[in-house]
Amino acid sequence: TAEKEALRERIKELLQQRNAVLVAHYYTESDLQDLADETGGCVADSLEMARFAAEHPAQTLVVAGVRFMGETSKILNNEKLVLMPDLMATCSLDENCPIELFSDFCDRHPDHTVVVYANTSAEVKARSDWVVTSGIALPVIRHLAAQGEKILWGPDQHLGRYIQRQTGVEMILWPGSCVVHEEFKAEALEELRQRHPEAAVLVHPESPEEVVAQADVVGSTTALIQAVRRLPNKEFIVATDAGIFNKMRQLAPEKILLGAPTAGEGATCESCARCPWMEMNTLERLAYVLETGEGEIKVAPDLAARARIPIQRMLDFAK
Ligand code: CIZ
Ligand code: SF4
Repeated sequence: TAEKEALRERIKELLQQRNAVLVAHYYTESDLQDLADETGGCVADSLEMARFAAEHPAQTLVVAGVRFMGETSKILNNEKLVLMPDLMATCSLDENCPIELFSDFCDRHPDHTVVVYANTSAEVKARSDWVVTSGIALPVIRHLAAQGEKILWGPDQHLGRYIQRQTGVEMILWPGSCVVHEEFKAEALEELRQRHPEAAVLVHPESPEEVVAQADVVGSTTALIQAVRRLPNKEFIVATDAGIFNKMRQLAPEKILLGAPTAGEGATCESCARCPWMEMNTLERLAYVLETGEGEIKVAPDLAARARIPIQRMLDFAK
């Protein structure tokens, strides 16, 4: 619509005026992703978002995603201004892993190396030895186990169990989960697969074990996007946030994408698997924070310095 076009133009102007760059997660709405692409920013998973933010010369970063993503950018770029369209955009993994409880949990297992998923607060990261994203979790855990280290993992239990099955490494798990991925239903997925026997099944490892067990490809958002291009299949059933369809369609417009069911009866649905916090990122909010300078992410410098250590370990390991 004309209104939306005007808003997009306004945001482009504001980004230029502020010398700001827009970084958007694959799960944000298509309009935001497209704007990030068009304006020289990036659309990525949380690891690539952090890397891009660290390498880009812009002094203002606008992070469209959820709070831990903005925090990670701020931790790696403490001298830069980091804005987010909505500071209330959080994540169930982060919310259900408060620092006091997590720190007690770690204290009860003092001989364990603490490895946390990127979906955590700056405080939890600062309490940890390693931060990993889903794309790099398996090699990091294998590396640590090979050195004889005992591992405490948090906060996603499904990803934790997947890592255990893949690596054979036993870990102590924090009982967290993602409200989006834990909704995928294994039986309904089986039915859908029967109706689409040629479809390849792509699953993010935050999903329940019985859903992961049906996957042709299990991986990070980046890995799932690559799979749509790489595999010869015409049809795909995708078990992750439906925001990811935007990039998949751009890169492989000829493929047919079906959302994995989050309800019974084998219903497919393109929009049911949506993270409520990712959805708080809108063009309107983005324009508003660019205009007002509200939405600034703050991480105390001493906390940022401590949280940077386990993140930097991951970035160095990934090289
Ligand atoms: O579910 C999420 O929040 C993911 C997949 C984040 C990420 O690592 O990009
Ligand atoms: Fe957190 Fe799940 Fe939303 Fe990702 S999709 S931000 S893991 S609640």
